[in-house]
Amino acid sequence: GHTGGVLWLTGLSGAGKSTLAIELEQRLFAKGYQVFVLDGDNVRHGLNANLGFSPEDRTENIRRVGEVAALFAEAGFLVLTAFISPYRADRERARSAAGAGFHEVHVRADLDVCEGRDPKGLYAKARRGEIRDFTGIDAPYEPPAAPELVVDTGRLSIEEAVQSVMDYIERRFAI
Ligand code: GGZ
Repeated sequence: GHTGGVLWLTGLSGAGKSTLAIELEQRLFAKGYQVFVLDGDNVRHGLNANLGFSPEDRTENIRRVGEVAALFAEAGFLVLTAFISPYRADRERARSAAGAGFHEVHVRADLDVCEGRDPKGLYAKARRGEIRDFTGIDAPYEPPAAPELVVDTGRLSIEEAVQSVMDYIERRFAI
């Protein structure tokens, strides 16, 4: 089978990371890949239930996710992670934990596009001051300097975005 690896999706809330990861998981599974998604839904409710959104907690969130992703990759899985992971240094640490086979994917959309989508109404709450430390509003996002792949979900349809990542994966993780 293919060697394990980590596809690290990073980007703003509403950029489409989870949508992409879940769609990719289905397609890769159907092709026989051993694939596993780590995202807020399965990590922030369990392993990282004690963490919030302060800079320190985000760093610890990403540290743990990076270590878990590395373990799964070692076990031969292709791991898809879907976290904002706003700090460059934290993503670089995740890269180091995984070793070779780490691929940083910038799921990119302008803030106004993400804010326009606002599926959970969180941007609106952040603008009203009901949520503090919201990424892009009153907390930073440091875009990747040299990501292996950029997926521009502001310009691409979901199908096109999924296809571009699928192409990338199939070139690098032959089954
Ligand atoms: C950013 C927040 C916040 C704050 C709650 N800032 O779009 P969502 O809702 O479903 O995904 C976001 C998710 C971000 O969690 P991560 O673990 O990916 O963040 S990080 O990598 O920075 O640790 C958003 C929701 O949690 N959310 N409060 N203040 N996003």
